[in-house]
Amino acid sequence: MTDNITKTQGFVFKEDREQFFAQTACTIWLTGLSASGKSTLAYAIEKVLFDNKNMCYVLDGDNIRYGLNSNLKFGTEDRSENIRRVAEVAKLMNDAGLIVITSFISPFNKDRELAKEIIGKENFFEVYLSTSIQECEKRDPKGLYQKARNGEITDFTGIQSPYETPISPCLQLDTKLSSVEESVATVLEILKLNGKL
Ligand code: ADX
Repeated sequence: MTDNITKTQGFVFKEDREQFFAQTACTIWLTGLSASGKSTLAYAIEKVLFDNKNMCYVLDGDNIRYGLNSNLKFGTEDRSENIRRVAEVAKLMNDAGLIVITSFISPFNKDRELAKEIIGKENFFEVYLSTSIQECEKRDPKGLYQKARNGEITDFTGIQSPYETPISPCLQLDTKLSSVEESVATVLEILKLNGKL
């Protein structure tokens, strides 16, 4: 598929852009059930980083599925393609010098592994939001668990479609047990410990 294609490089390198922004680019990969708190945490991290003059951007499941991935549904293959594309976008944004926070259920281990490979393991921080399905279903902010239980939507993660627990995330957080502020602080601490902040 990459036959007859040659990679090019301009005069400005990733390191130059990182120096310009005075930061080290990386991707914080949030994974967990729908309503586990991914988007809330992602935007809270973004706000703290931005206020700290870090250039960052959130790639959020629902938003990306409105545009770039609007042709994808929720079958296994489409979810894999969703994650592959997002990983490629995150990689490009890291190359542009930005800190990226992704917020996707990303339910399958093999897809998250591929994302890690695409982005580069030294730049990839997998954060598992382990909020229980009981809690997520109780929250049900979009009414989707209810719809899934009623059979109005199919392939819903946690009900008719599996969520594979991450094998070795760099962080696990249950948003029922810790506040948004605490979770943000814990994530940023991990970045600091790894020399990214
Ligand atoms: S992923 O599995 O491919 O990573 P993604 O994070 O992009 O999923 O999208 C999940 C969001 O799509 C959910 O938060 C929910 O709002 C919506 N959604 C609609 N149908 C489904 C479904 N069948 N399973 C999971 N989420 C769904």
